[in-house]
Amino acid sequence: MSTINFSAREINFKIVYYGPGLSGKTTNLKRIYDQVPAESKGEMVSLATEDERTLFFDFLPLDLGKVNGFKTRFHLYTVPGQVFYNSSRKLILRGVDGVVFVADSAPNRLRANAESLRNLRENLKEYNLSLNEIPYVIQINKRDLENALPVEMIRQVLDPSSSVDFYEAIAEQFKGVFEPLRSVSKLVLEKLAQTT
Ligand SMILES: Nc1nc2c(ncn2[C@@H]2O[C@H](COP(=O)(O)OP(=O)(O)OP(=O)(O)O)[C@@H](O)[C@H]2O)c(=O)[nH]1
Ligand SMILES: [Mg+2]
Repeated sequence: MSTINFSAREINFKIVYYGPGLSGKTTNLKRIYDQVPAESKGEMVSLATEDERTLFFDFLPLDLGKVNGFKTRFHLYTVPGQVFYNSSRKLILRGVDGVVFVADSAPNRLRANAESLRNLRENLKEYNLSLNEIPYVIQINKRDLENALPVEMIRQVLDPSSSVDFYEAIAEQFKGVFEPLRSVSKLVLEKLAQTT
């Protein structure tokens, strides 16, 4: 849920990067952090295990310019993808405005992608939300893998019926990282414009 602070003329949005373990959610935030100029970003906070798996979340605040005189601040979060951290994932979805679903192109992660998307739908239901009403886009990451599955196959397994936008990426090399963020931010702003 976006929060508007009229006295400070600020709007805050929450964007959550969701997806199976090791699909590259944290890598997206790190690359964004590396590329954004200092004046547009705050500190990135990562709560991770020793082997760099997300333990609770990563957090990166971004200022993405002004809309109608209001400063737009996007709070980017990642969830921990490992299956047993579901209560954390649920908590992080509280108040979500938009989702970037990060899918993995590896053949042995096809099922994990589908299960994670199903898990996202279930967790949203707890907040009486659904992917039909929340702005969301899909990033198909790790396109550099030699045995990367065809995009069309991943699309068929994930969300063939909806008109959701898919973006191919190699997050590690900063390819296809900004496009899904830009796209979901635009959708979130459009949604706010419709409801106010
Ligand atoms: N080949 C390849 N590897 C990638 C790419 N993006 C990320 N990785 C690697 O995949 C591994 C997992 O990346 P993370 O960003 O930590 O994955 P995550 O989705 O945050 O994982 P959890 O925190 O466990 O949910 C790391 O070793 C990354 O370097 C990519 O585009 N291509
Ligand atoms: Mg992570």
